[in-house]
Amino acid sequence: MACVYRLMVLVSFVVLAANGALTTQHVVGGSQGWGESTDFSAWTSGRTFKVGDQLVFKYTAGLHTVVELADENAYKSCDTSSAVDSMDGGNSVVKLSKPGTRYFACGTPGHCDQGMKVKIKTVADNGSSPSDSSATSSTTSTSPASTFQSPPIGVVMSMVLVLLNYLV
Ligand SMILES: [Cu+2]
Repeated sequence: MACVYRLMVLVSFVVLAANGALTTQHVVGGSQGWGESTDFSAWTSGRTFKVGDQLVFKYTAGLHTVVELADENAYKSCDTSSAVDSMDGGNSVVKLSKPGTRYFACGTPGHCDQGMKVKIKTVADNGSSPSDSSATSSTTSTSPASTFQSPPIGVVMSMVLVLLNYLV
């Protein structure tokens, strides 16, 4: 019985670790989704996109598409001919795998010009280290949400390792 109990403890720790490593999914445009009437600059402001997070574009397939544009110029001019990626399934998931800026627009003619485009700035996931003195000027960093950050993956994983040692 002790063995079963230990296994249960181990499983619960693994679940905790998985939760800690869970990525944030950003449904683009919030409840309004990926559409012409959504204010995407309002949606992105105040939202932080970290490496490992995912974007989820929800829309009616056939009516809209998601096209990833190559650069700022293509974004500004709604030039979808330089697209680096294109999706049309209605539920398109994009993983933000590295820091930088990415540009998305709708490929349906006219929609991008109507404002159906979004610029996503991905930042490195520094965990809960507040002493990040990066060269880029971050003027004010008073985010009250920082108190609710999940524990760093490293801490959780080392806890699991310790538990594994204890079991063996
Ligand atoms: Cu569209």
